[in-house]
Amino acid sequence: MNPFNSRFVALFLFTLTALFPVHAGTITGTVTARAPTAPGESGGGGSYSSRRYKFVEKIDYDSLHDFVVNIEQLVSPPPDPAAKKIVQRDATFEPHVLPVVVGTTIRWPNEDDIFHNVFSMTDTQDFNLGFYKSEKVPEVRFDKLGRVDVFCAIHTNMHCIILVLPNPYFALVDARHRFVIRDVPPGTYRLRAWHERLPGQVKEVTVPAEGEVKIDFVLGMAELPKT
Ligand SMILES: [Cu+2]
Repeated sequence: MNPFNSRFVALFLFTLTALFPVHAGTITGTVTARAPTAPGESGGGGSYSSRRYKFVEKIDYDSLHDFVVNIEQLVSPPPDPAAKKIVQRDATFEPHVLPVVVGTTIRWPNEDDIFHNVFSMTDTQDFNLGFYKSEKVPEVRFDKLGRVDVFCAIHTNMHCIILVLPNPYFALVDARHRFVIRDVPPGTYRLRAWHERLPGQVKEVTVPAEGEVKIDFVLGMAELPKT
């Protein structure tokens, strides 16, 4: 008789639950961005739409992506976080934004047939990996909290951002603007929504011992000042 029948599994799960009760909740919600509107109008007006500034490129709010949500307080980083990678492919860094927990090592493979360079002049993490193709895969460990901007010295559009965060309770927002942060110890936290081109936003959130709490963010400035 197969010992892994349903009664056995049920008994096993019951025992497990009794020994290790679940004390973790889920934070879920959405992050969207809203373009500022001119006072009393929706499409902008006055000097905002004057000829002089007509062709100044504006942020396309509908196409913004790479939002990140994270708990700000230190809640205990894991002792040995798994390594991550940012790939150089078609002369871009992929992904463009990578949130990691402090202490994470990032590998930097070059999958193109041309030389790239990986460097950062960010105060907390100053490094330069030189020029290379596929002959090596350099690594950099990120031990200090904060945002690290990384560039290639050859190609204009090669830029990526690493957010070095104090705990593993963070999430990238998906294409449908939703996020989920699981297994969060119950408590009250400051939850931050981040985007590289918009002012961030912090909301207080209380995570239950079981179940989920829902919280939504709208980033961006509400209304332009009067002209
Ligand atoms: Cu490059």
